[in-house]
Amino acid sequence: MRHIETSLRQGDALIIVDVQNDFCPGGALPIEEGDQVIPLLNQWIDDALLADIPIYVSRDWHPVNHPSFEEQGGPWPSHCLQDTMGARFHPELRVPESAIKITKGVRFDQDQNSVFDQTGLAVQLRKKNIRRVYIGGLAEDVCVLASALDGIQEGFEVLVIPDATRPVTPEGGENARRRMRSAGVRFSGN
Ligand code: VGL
Ligand code: ZN
Repeated sequence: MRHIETSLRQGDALIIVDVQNDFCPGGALPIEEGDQVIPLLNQWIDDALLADIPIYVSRDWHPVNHPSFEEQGGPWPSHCLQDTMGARFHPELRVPESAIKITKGVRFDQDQNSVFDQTGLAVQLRKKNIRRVYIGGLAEDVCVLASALDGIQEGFEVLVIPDATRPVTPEGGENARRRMRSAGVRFSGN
């Protein structure tokens, strides 16, 4: 693959959402081509490391009987159970040692689709003078969508990397892109 030119600069952060085994082909809640986001995300990781840009990597990390599961009346099959193989980052994603992990979806009473939802991330980013965030990962119409919209709400400039995300459904993806665009999310050239 041609090496992409990213436009990372000081004041940016890279946020990689939920690139976990359960969201990739063969997993418990597989997203079509979910694993195909990985080579491009690895390039963004390399560029972020070179440019000394902080990298945040989130994981969905559910307890048993999580309210988002079908058996509890939620929308999803059981997935990303804490400490299981399915909850691990996909082995091909090169998560650097310096990456900061965000663990979400741990509450017993509600889901947390957004990386900003009760994680303290916005406070942390402001403390580090981050003004702009680049977001990639899974799924475009669920956790990437919720994170991008919250990022705008929190006052950040938000860019989603289109080739580094995939939706649960194509219609969901279209709808998500429409909602993000109208909220002021931009789409990065890469
Ligand atoms: C997600 C469905 C359920 C996601 C998380 O990371 O997009 N999707 N839980
Ligand atoms: Zn989940």
